[in-house]
Amino acid sequence: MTHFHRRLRHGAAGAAAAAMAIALIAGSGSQAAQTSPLAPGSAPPPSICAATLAVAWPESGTRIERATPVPAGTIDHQAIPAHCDVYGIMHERRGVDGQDYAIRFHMRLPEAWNGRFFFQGGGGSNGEIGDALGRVSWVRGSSITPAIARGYAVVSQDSGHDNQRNSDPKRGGATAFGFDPQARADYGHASLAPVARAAKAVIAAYYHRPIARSYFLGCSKGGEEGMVFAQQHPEMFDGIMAAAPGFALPRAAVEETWEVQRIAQLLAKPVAFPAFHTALTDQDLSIAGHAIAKACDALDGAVDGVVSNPAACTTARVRPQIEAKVCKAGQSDCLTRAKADTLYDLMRGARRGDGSAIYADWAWDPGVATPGWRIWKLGSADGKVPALNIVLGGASLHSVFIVPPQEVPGDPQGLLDAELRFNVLTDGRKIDATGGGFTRSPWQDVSARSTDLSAFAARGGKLIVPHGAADPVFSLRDTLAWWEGVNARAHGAAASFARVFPVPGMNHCSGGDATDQFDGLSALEDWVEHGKAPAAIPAKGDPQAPWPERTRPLCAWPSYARYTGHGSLEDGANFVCTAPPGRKTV
Ligand SMILES: [Ca+2]
Repeated sequence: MTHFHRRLRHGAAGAAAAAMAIALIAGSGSQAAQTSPLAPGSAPPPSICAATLAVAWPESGTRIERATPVPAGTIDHQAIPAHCDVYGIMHERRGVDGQDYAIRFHMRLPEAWNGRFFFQGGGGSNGEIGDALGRVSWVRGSSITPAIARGYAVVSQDSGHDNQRNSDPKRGGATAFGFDPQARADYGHASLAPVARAAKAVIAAYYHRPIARSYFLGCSKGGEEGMVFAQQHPEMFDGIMAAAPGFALPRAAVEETWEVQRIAQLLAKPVAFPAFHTALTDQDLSIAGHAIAKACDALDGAVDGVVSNPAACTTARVRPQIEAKVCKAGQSDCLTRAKADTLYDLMRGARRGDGSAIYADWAWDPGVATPGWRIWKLGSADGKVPALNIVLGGASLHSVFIVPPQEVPGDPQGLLDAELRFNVLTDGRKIDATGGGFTRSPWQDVSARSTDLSAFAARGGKLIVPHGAADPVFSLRDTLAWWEGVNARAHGAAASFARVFPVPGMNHCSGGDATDQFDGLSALEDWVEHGKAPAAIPAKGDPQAPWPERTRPLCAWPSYARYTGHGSLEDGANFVCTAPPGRKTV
């Protein structure tokens, strides 16, 4: 759900810029070695923007399909500089499923380069080549400047399959690539390093000077990709933002299916897809959200509708407030017993017989009452947008996250039925299975949850991990548990190279009643290039939030934003990152 199709609106005549690019070629290719890579004013001009660009490809068979000079213009009211727009292709092959696959990548190379490289992560099941703008925020209408507009050379990629070419309705539609072992590996991890190396080669050919710094930013699947780089290719990037990381995607997919089954228990059988979104109404979720706020809002010192201290917002604290809203005889503004119990189970997450979590539990946050939460678990309240846990989750679970992959009907009812048939305990083990041409399990291919970041730390790499507390897809609690594991392994020193920034109220990557507009790239630059580790990242309200002008510090876990007791609740300056008792502020 993170694909954005945007059309570049040219602000100047293309022919003039092309002529300019050709004129610039005259003096290229000389004093690169003596030039500071971060001083664009003194650098040689870039080479001509053309498919014939003389790239020293790291792998044979890689080529530029087309390269076009693009004049300065605007995209979504954002000024975009003159740049060379490049489409490349590599690893063209015929899959064992008979489909033709390739890794396609897209680059934008600004004529005025800041010496830095930006790899833009993917989203969902990928298969889209991406806009290569270098998105820094996933908030719709965000004012956060994309990397291309800061002078970064940007690459995006499709991760080895194409949603138009490789889609098969019998095999989950766009997730059909999961039936091909190499395509699945490329999706999970294997396309990343080859694209990064190819992109660096294009940059070398175009600018004739070395890359000063390399950054990766992504959210969701893109967050998983950032974790792959940090854990498996630690030498490649200086700074990585892995937001809401899907680094345990196969487990999360099983969790999604279990949640569909649990919610379906509220409905009449056989469960009809058109009724699914009615299992929990907006009123139900609003009652729950208010109960959670009543239990936990004040634990950060400010009754501001935001639970900024998620660690203190325990089930033991929330349960009495939910119980107080369970229906008594003749009551209507209440939760039925069955709905309250469903909510407890959803927040506790899928469990094995011994009580251990299959995936993770979930942070209690009033954001359960926001549209970005229910759209995944239930679908939109009006039924127009189907539950993403069914239409995305059901398709990807059967095509990508189990071995052997399984053909299921692609319509919503067919996907719902397939999820209801899935035995979470026994079929769930197929995320760790190999065989039938798959030498690696789905877990090995599409996860990156190692707590060993020692190589990345040793090379000076810096990792920031923002994650919404009301994310309904990947659990903040799982990300926090991972960081605690990293910290234990690093003997309490993880904050010197990796920091998690919970975003209270935020849904998946953006949205919700949250301060979800923040500049993670500038925070990373400060850390990587100036040694300024971020204790807090300044954030501003979502444009759709009740308080779009509100500001807050996003605090590095385990600290949280605590109200000083003085001044406006709308002003982040009146909040201080505070460690809970027994923990130290990083
Ligand atoms: Ca609060």
